[in-house]
Amino acid sequence: MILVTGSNGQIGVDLLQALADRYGGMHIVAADLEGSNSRTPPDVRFEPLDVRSVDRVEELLTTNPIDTIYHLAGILSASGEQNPDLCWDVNIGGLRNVLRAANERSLRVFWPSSIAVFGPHTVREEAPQSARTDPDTIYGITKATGERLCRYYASHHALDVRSIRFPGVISYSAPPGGGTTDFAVEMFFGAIKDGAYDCFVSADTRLPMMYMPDAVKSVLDLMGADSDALSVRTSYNVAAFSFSAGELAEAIQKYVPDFTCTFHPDFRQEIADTWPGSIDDSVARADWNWIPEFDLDRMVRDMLTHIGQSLGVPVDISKVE
Ligand code: NAD
Ligand code: AKB
Repeated sequence: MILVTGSNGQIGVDLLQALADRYGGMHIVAADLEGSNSRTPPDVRFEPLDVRSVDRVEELLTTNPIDTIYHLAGILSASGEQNPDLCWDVNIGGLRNVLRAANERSLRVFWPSSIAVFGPHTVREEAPQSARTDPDTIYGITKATGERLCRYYASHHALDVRSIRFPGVISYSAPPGGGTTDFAVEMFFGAIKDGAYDCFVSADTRLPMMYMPDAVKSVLDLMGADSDALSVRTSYNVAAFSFSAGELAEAIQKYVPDFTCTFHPDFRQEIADTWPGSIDDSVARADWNWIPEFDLDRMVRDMLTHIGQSLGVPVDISKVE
């Protein structure tokens, strides 16, 4: 049986669906702070969980025959800067509770890290797997610390814990939850709903990004890989594409020609400025055959199609090829 924490979040909603499709909803327990939402797949049982409570984590693992945990609960970069203590308590306290409890029962664990482990002194382009991690945000500090905690449990206790350093993840099913890369999702909704979006980072802010189907695929591929093939037990770099906020606006304008985007950087600009513009994921490609399927244009067309349908404002993506 599988436990997914943070199941109501941006990644949780899509990963939960993919796991339910693959293993059957009755084999999955979804857990988050609040109740199940309308997107929780049928047959998936929802359990309230605050990952900061070691007793509640223990209770869930004692009362359910869980063998694998996808531990997604977390506080993202922008929210983290606004509440650093909460960010530390959830991201580190929660991960420690999960790793300890998993270790006592020899469970498998997936935990997402982030490009936020990199910082102002990391090489800006094609940041390699072994690039220096010197995060400048509390969120990045929790991710860099979490990566080392994962490796500690893997090397000292042989815990099968696996991790991916996600770039900004773009999706339409659930809204993003307080990150710096949220503009890349919000821009689509602004374009279709209002024909306009005021972006909180500058037009030339360039960051690594990935479309949700590839993010989900990366998790399933990594968790399905042969343990002996994995040379990284901190967290794997994965990449799909990079774009600047201005380039994304232009890519949307190809299909929504009247869309106007303005740029008024706020505190999130400072966070974005510490992250690399692109990531080298050759180790993930070599170890577990990682390969993304979506490029920028394919992602844009898919996002516009789905959001247009859900808002009842269809976008004609056949106009430009
Ligand atoms: P999200 O904010 O959309 O979802 C996080 C979920 O965690 C929310 O549903 C929230 O209710 C839950 N949560 C918060 N505090 C909790 C607590 N104390 N106990 C239990 N649940 C709690 O985030 P997401 O985008 O789905 O991200 C999931 C994970 O992936 C996080 O660890 C995040 O750092 C990581 N990640 C996400 C991205 C991205 O672009 N979405 C990129 C890199 C890494
Ligand atoms: C954020 O912006 O905080 C996340 C991330 C890249 O970790 N999307």
